[in-house]
Amino acid sequence: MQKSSTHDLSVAIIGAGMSGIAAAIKFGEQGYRDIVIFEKADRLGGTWRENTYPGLSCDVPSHLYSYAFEPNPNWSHLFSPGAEIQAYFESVAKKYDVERLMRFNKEVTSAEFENGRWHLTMHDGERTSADIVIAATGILHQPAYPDIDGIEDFAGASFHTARWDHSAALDNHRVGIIGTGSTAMQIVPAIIDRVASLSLFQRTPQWVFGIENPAYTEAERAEFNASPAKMKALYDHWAYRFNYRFGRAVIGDKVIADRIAELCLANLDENVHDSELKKKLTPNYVAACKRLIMSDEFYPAIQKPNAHLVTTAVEQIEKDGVRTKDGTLHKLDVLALATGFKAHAFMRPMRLVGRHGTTLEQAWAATNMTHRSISIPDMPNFFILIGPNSPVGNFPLILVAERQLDYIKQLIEPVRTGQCRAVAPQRAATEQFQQDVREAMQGTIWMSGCSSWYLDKNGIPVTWPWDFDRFEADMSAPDFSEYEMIA
Ligand code: N01
Repeated sequence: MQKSSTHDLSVAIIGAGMSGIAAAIKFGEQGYRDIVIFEKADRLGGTWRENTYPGLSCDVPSHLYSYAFEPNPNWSHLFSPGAEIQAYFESVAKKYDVERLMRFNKEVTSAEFENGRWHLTMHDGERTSADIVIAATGILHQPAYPDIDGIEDFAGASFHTARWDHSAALDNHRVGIIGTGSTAMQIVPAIIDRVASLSLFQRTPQWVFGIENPAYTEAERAEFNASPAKMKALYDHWAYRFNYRFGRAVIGDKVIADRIAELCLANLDENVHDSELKKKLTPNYVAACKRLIMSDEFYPAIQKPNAHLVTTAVEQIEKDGVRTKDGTLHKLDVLALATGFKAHAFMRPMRLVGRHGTTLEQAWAATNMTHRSISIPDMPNFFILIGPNSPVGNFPLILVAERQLDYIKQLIEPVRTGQCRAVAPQRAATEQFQQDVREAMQGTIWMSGCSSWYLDKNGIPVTWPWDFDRFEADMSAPDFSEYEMIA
């Protein structure tokens, strides 16, 4: 039977992280009453629940890494620590009363579209159904373990950074870290003064933008509390810098990109004193091709006497440590794998079966193909937040999720008002979008030759190749001619 009122439409949100919480709040505000959030873990928070490593913070300023509808006057730092961010999401979920919608320890293992509805199955066999599914499953949540011989042989504590083992003693121990992404660069300064030695196994050096992380004073926080306008001004200040400066550099504004490279090189030059070390830390690819590191702490930390930057490739892992290709055994008590995430899994391994029996594996066999990052042909009423080709490398993710939600809400309005039962993107429109993306991607920094988690299995970045204005315009209102209205 065709649904005809808001109250009848049920919404299943998968994932209780940043975007899932926003989805529940925004759909609730729109009048939806039947909303459930399925969360595989035992509490909310997504990235900020899973990552607890020492030094964890967000490399986007906190006043910008906040929901636009819920600014936080009490952020402690320009880049606040991870635990504080986790607490922020918990407090927002409480304040907007969406925690009661969350069902924890419920991993959705399959979603099948049948008779106009989605039928979800949980890992424990529970089955339920919903009219609309929002995959708020995040991007960086499945750890990527390195394929290194002997990894199982290590006798000490060894773990991925997103599974940090807090029972492993660091103080006065020999610690090794494999990888030099944003994660490792935060851990090194956080632990260097505690450990006996730290060996950082670097395959590729990073561009490091030297930026301080000052604490907000009590007076500043009081001012933010007293003046929402002041906080809004700060939000706008950082949004401008990200969206209109950095955001332009990565899509081809050479003047800004060159300036970023210049500032990073000056940072290296001024803060690393040994010429051999400087050479090892100098990248040979274009700045911001990989995610730029924001830190004024990494260079001082890596120059401490107990820090060792190892640039010889790793041969294998042994019982006592890591052996590099020159035959040296780097003896370790603890080994942290800062080797990143399977960034292209999205909602997988969940089984997704849409119309005509189309599976996600079939739909995404060639590439993770979406229409405007949000929807997939033959997957009616199924929407992804921060999906493939979302602006993950150039704009703040919360802002991105909020804009996508505003778009999705408009997109399903014909379903809500009973004009049709479901919406799905037209295949031709999706292919056109994909072609436009591929063409626009040519001039971007991500195509300049470095490897990074932005690139898919075909070596094509799954980022947003246009500027923020284009994203805002695209997300402002759906063009319904790009969609199929399914009766
Ligand atoms: O992971 P990464 P990450 N042998 O994929 C190396 C976000 N984040 O967890 O560069 C040896 O960037 C690999 O080497 P190479 C942020 O968006 C945000 O650090 O491929 N090394 C690389 O150095 C970030 O971009 C915050 O040569 C191996 C590293 O491991 C994203 O998460 C904080 C290897 C992986 O780097 C991911 O960052 C932290 C091998 N076999 C993270 N395999 C915020 O502040 C991989 N590597 C919001």
